Amino acid sequence: MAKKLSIGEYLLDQLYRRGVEHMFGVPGDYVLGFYGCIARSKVRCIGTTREDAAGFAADAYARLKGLGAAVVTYCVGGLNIANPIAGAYAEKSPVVVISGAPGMKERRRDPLLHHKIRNFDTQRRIYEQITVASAALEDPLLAYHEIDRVLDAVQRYRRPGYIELPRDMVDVVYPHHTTAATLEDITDPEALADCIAETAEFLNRAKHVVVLAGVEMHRFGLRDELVQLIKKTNYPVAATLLGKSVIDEEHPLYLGVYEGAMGQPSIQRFVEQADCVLMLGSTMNDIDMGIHTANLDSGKVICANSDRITVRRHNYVDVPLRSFTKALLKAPLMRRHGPPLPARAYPWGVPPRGDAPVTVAGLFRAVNDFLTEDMIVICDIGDSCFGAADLVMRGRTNFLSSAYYASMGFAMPAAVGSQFVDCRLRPVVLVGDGAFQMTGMELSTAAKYGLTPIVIVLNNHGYGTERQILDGPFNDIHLWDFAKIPQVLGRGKGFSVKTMDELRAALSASMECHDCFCILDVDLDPYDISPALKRLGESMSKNLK
Ligand SMILES: Cc1ncc(C[n+]2csc(CCOP(=O)(O)OP(=O)(O)O)c2C)c(N)n1
Ligand SMILES: [Mg+2]
Repeated sequence: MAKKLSIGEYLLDQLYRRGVEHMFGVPGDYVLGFYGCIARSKVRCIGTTREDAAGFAADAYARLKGLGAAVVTYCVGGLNIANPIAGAYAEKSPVVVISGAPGMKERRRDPLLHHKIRNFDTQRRIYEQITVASAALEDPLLAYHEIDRVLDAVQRYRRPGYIELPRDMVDVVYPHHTTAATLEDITDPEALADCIAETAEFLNRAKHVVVLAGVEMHRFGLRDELVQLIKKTNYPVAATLLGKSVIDEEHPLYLGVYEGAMGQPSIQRFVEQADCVLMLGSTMNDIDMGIHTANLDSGKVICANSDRITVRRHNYVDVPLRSFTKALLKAPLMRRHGPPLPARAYPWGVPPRGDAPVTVAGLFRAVNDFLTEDMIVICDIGDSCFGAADLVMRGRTNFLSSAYYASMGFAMPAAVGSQFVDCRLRPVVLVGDGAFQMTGMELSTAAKYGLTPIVIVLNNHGYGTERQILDGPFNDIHLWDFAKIPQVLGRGKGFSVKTMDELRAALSASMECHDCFCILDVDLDPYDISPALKRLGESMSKNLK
């Protein structure tokens, strides 16, 4: 007879079956028993420097692999990871947080146990607000089903989940039957048929159709379907910033990133002049819509995302994005003969001379020339993210950012998480000096596990993006000598970069270095900004006049 699994073993077995081979976290006494259980399982636990870094790493892992997990101790760890999990909720990333907790026997008579905040359910109640499903495994009779329920919901909705494991429940074995995962989309066939008919009619009547592909095409694994749709219809396609890299950016029908006035003017014009915009998997958040500078009339938009499908002003529920996209591929759509696509424009201008100081535009141009198909570009918040919108992702090169929730500190830990998905993927991290000071020491984890990210610190001596809005001494930060970090960590290569020649030399040396991380401290003028941020500023000031 097959051995019955304990609650802890069952949780790990389910995670592994669903694709989780690595988890990220920091141990503590309430979760140590479960760490022991992980050590005996097929899942590998990667120790990070802080729990929020574990959260960002698990988030990146989940974005690339379809499910990620972080494992932390009660409250001190559990609340440290709340911010990345809130971000994963906002940006739809399927991450599971497993938190240790005091044992059920210890809780009798409500003692004051270390790490407790208010009641024993305080942390779980907080997580109810920032996850799609949560459970405290306090009753062995329900625990196995609760694990299934939370993991099913996380995978179905691509949002985070929370599982709290009291320390005396880890090894409890209880007779259980498990249910098969019910991950199939529930589709109303009649609503789908009506929705597709209305969509097809609208598309076929339009003279100028543009597809605007967003982040959910990544999350719901619909990138291939997008390419097939483009092939079938000849529709041009733009991506939102959060959806960037949804399609090979050298595809002849790819326009670039549409983000209102923050994007390139030719792309903005082409998308906004269309008489039908097919938004697939994109949400109308303010960043993707260029901080309210986008001008898309809802009367000419078909908006298909995981919440609903809206064709102009008609809403269809119970038509999931995946069913809609697949049905659209079979619909009788005419091939497009719309206006010619705008010429590709690279916004970085003429590069500065080799011995001249690096400019932000010069930096992005050099990075663009350096990217290869086996790299993944990961951006932090600030000008790193705005400027990166113009980079061209070749082949299936991925682009990750926290562009909507916009938490600083995402990129460096996310690079760690992504390299555990595929060690051949080389993360290229674009991060501001301010954001690096938050979680950059996650390079320690890269050193510990022999990871090889190339980290480019855009060192503009402070919070440059904030300086554009309101300048003041609060935007100054203490200067670090980032290139010396390898000396502290005993691993890695550091480069201090001031001129364009030094930048190119450091990028090629990093490319040649295959056995450790590289960090480039790129010195920039505090008031120099990317072309994207310039465009946004100009457009916003025009609107104020
Ligand atoms: C966790 C967090 N704290 C604060 C902010 C507000 N914020 C947005 S951009 C920014 C400055 C970022 O500085 P840096 O990383 O150096 O990038 P730069 O703006 O200079 O390009 C700040 C403080 C934020 N988005 N996230
Ligand atoms: Mg900065």
